[in-house]
Amino acid sequence: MDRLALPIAIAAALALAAPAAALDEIFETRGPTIRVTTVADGLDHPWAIAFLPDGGMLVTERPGRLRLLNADGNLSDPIAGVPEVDARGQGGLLDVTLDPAFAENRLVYLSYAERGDGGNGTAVARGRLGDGGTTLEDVEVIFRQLPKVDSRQHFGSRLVFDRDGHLYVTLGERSQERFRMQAQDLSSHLGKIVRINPDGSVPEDNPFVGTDGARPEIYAYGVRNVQAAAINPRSGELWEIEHGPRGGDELNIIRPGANYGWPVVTLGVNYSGTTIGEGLKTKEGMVDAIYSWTPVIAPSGIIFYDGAAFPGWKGDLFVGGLASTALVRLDVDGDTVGGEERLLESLGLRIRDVAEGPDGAIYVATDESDGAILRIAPAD
Ligand SMILES: [Ca+2]
Repeated sequence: MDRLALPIAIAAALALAAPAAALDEIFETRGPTIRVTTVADGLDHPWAIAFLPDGGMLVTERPGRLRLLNADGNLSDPIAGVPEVDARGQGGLLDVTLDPAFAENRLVYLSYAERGDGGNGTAVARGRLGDGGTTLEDVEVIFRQLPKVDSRQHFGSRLVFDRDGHLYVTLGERSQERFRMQAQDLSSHLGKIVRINPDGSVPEDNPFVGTDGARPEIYAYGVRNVQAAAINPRSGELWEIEHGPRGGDELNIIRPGANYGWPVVTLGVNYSGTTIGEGLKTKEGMVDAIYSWTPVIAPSGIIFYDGAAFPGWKGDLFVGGLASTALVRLDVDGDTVGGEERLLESLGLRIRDVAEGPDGAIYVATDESDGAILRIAPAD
């Protein structure tokens, strides 16, 4: 190491130890000029954001904390009553979403990694947010992914309500080769998207109700690790984006009973570079992705933008990217994607979740040990 490099290395180490400075930066895009500001920081791997009717938001931190960030930017102490989580590897406290009737019932839904017989798995609990916003009360587990297996990866975990009040839960296939084939097995919740009622019961019109040996919560199967899902406001259908292996992140439109192929069909290869299965890119009876990325972006949260602040972006899909350190904007035209633009890439931050605020601004959570909530608004 030469004389010049040494002080730079020390400065870099000090910069890593210090909290990140609050951002206030202007960026040009192909459309509007945007201003990116820090709303909150000092969060430990924030995983999800859910806006409250009063303009505040609930934020999860992966180690197991749920906090209230009020509309004035004040971050609360951890809310009491959150279930115990298995915060190892990719596990922990994951998504948060509000009941469609939250204004009346104050019900909040959480997904998380839960320990139990056989290892761990994704679970969903709901509870009532106390009037002061400091407690979660009457907490009950409404769904458990079965079987539990021994893995620290691929919990999936996005929670999405549709227009009819059904709750979709996206479930990973837990990554390891010895159980990844369960994504094709209807007796297992691994590698599935399930659809339940808000109390955890099974809707009678689910596609595999009455099928021998199938778990009736299953709505679609053959998915890998879905951490991004949203209802398309134009069609009412669920869209999901899932992590591919090495290559092959996929965007799929989820239809009842459909098989999305994993691990029989994939556009990627194993991390080691070896072929997965027979290396099929498509197969009869399995649904092809409508858009994909190789190399991967590592997709996390998504929204269909529907606000007034960015009229030119209405209807576009915004995808948080982890490895890509970008907020990816997709031009959506009906059921097809016309192209993409990568925003915020130069910040080098892993984008974990995306939300649209009541002000029409776009908010993102950054997956860092000193993670932040950033606000993206028109510059003028
Ligand atoms: Ca697929």
